[in-house]
Amino acid sequence: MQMTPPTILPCLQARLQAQENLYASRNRISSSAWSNGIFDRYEHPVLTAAHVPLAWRFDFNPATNPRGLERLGINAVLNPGAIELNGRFYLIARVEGADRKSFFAVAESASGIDQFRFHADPILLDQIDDPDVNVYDMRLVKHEDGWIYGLFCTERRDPTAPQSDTSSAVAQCGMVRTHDLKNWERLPDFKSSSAQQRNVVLHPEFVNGRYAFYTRPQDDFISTGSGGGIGWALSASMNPAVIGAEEIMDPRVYHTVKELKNGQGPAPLRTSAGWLHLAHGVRNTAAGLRYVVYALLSDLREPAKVLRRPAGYLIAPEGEERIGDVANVIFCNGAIARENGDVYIYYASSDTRIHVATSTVERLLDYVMNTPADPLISSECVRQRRSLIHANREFLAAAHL
Ligand code: M1P
Repeated sequence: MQMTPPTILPCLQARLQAQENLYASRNRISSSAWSNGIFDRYEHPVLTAAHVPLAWRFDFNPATNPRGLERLGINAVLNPGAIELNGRFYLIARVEGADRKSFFAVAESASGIDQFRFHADPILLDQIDDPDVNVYDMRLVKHEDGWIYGLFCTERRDPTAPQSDTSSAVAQCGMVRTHDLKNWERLPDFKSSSAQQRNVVLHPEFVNGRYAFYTRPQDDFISTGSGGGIGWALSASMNPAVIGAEEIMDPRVYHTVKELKNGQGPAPLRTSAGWLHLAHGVRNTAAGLRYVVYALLSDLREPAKVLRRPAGYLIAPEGEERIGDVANVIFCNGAIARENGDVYIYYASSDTRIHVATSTVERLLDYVMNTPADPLISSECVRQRRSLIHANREFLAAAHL
């Protein structure tokens, strides 16, 4: 007797088709009439919860799922590390399940601005002696030692918290390495003397023969932001990575976009004028914390020496970017500079979905070199703006405009 092959429910077939349409859709630069000229935003996010393969969420078998219901929901896709390999764009996204746990998954695209598709399986990280409860925000770095490293935040419940406290966590930096984004070797967690460590990023080159790290030392519970600033420290090895004293290279500053917290974004991009850094700054508002992305330029030989600090933010939430799980957040931990000078900045909005902004090394260098620094006091800000206005007035008069 011939067996009838199993079939997929029509409701799931329709979902699969809708997802294929999403994967095939193209993205375009948003109308630039109101843009600042420094970078371009795009009409659509590049990666969202809707891009997560249905096989990760639904049981396709009608015998065990006759109603075609979702079994393992996905809440959000955010904060990706980014890398270009052999001309293709890869994002290692933080995928957050409906159960609140995050994990990592690779998505790939030919264009970098659309048609990202997840690889078949999410990454199953090896565990170390003290298993992580949650992992997120991987920074991918192609290091000059030949490995691709992934540094991420590894979080566990605070063992010193009383039983009644079910939210205090200890955040530290976990590390993996790979050559192909498929086989991952877990390394021991990064060791520093700070009670909390987040936003740790590996510098792509050796400095004085040692591995160099951007850190964010904190001395208490993760959300209050005490301590902090972007730190800098060296380690003789990656296995294990153990740092000594952390020098603060970019401190928090009163009444700026980074007055409460800040953290290095992706690994800095090497340019002819210095290392181009993207970082996030956090300030408090009556509506909660506001996260923006700002930029810095540091010395090529001494990457912890900041040469330029353009005032304010480079990217702040706009329009629907303001809405999501954690409102008013722009967070960036992935950027790609191509050989032709194009730059792809991947950022998440409101901890919910991933966007791309494109620019060039030339435009970003112009921005960091020629945007004045924050004079830190309103009257000086007015003076700064008036000198621009007056220079423009003179220019327009000379041009008879
Ligand atoms: O919710 C905003 C961000 O909060 C944390 O970042 P930070 O430690 O710098 O404050 C992280 O949880 C990050 O993933 C999140 O986007």
